[in-house]
Amino acid sequence: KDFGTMVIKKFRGGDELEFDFESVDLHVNDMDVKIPHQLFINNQFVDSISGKFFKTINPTDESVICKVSYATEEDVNVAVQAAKEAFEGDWGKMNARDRGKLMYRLADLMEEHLEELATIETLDSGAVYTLALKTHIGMSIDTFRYFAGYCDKIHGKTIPINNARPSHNLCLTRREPLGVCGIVIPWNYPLMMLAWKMSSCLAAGNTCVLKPAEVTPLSALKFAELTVKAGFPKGVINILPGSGRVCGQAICDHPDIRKVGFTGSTPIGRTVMKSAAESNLKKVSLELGGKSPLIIFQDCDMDKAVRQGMLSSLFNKGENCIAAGRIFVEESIHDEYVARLVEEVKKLKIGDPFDRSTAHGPQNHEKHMVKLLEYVDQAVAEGATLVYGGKRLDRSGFFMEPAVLTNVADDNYAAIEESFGPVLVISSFKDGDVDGVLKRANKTEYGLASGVFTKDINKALLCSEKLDAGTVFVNTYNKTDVASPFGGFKQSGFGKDLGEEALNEYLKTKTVTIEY
Ligand code: TAP
Repeated sequence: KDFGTMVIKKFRGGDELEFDFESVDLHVNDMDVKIPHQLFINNQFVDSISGKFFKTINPTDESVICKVSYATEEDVNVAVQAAKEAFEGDWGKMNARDRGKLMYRLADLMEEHLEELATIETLDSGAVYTLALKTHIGMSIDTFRYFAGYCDKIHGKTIPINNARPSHNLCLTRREPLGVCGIVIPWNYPLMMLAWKMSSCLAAGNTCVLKPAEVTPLSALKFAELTVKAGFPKGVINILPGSGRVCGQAICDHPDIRKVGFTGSTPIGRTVMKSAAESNLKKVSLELGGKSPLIIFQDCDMDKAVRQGMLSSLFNKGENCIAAGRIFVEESIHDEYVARLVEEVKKLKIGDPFDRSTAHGPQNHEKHMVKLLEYVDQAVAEGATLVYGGKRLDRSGFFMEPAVLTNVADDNYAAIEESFGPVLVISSFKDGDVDGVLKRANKTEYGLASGVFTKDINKALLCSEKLDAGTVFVNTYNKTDVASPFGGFKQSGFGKDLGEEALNEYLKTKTVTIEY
């Protein structure tokens, strides 16, 4: 497949802006795309101080897309200093309403570049292009718009405290930004994860230093270019591609960073929290792994439960933190459900993610695909039945057939561990045993999402009360919205992205007491 010739040249931005940067120019998806490939600090694209680069790979054909600058601790220090100066300078002094205007302008620019951003996302992450347009980039735009509207609606309260007679008191609270925030994100929805965290961070008045995942840095860099065009003051947004071990760790350790917003795995979340505690007790929010249960009762709408059940695990190639990691099906409909589910899975067209009829693209990167194939093998070795798929496709690229596993016992590896890929893990439960299935559904250290399909309102309400997870979907799945809070319980982390609650993660409350 010809993804065009890579040319690196100097690119001059729009007439109104003196904005030079090195771009990687590609012709892909029938369009020309220009992608910055250096670190973004203080509104400039610059090489890393060490001069190091890494390569980013196209998962569809395993070719190198381009080289990207690799940030180290020294670069983090420079970026944090820039973010600190912006916070104490132009950004900190800006009116909240003007901040909102900038965010709206950025969202508009992202919309103008929707197809280019989606093309870059598909190229770098293997996301199906049609989904990249709607979800990866579409929801990112919605998120910036949603939080833009909040900028001038962040305010405190007046509180009736006891008066010390004969004097009176006025007690009020101020909601203030934290300062420089670090943001570290994963590779499954590269731009959307950036948007979920950065939009609330900026709306609250903070500045930020963000590290995208090493395997998917490109859409974040294209986004950085748009922030300059939108008119963001220098230093407000800094984007440092690099590894978690070096750049991510330096962010978590930095004494001038006051908060880290992290999305990623539970083991790394634990190290983030430890680093935050040991450095300067910076505030932390963690969106971590999941093993979300989905319960299918025999009184469900079968067509919907089959279709949504499939998507619950296979949406975005299964690289979805809220993916249903276990599906419990009531015994009397189990065999029919599995048969119909397999038929649906067979219909999915796997292939080139740019092809408009493709439903399932390559896995994000090679290491991940290998881990998924091993995951299926281990589940089978421990007694699960592989009724469909689970094999690598005989073609270039990191393609695998979705796997359908049944007879998965509660102590099977696949019943406990997250796959983060296209693996349907199905177990049955005894007819009518609502308490039993809820107990099994909650018997996990994760608590990100959950779901239930039933036409019985009592059962639906009981399950939504008893399921110990940050989100419960009833007769639907994957329905996240920018306005509703998103985040997990237990070892799926704490703190919310999206919705009004997300602002709390990036604000502090100051109490002012006045005697008169
Ligand atoms: P991780 O390996 O945890 O990586 C996440 C990010 O942390 C990456 O940018 C990574 O850098 C960085 N990182 C690695 N070590 C670090 C360190 N010592 N200090 C600071 N940062 C460090 O996760 P992943 O494999 O990319 O993503 C998969 C996991 O993320 C799954 O468990 C999934 O459930 C979870 N996830 C959760 C959610 C929500 S909302 N709960 C959403 C998406 C994904 P590198 O670039 O070097 O890897």
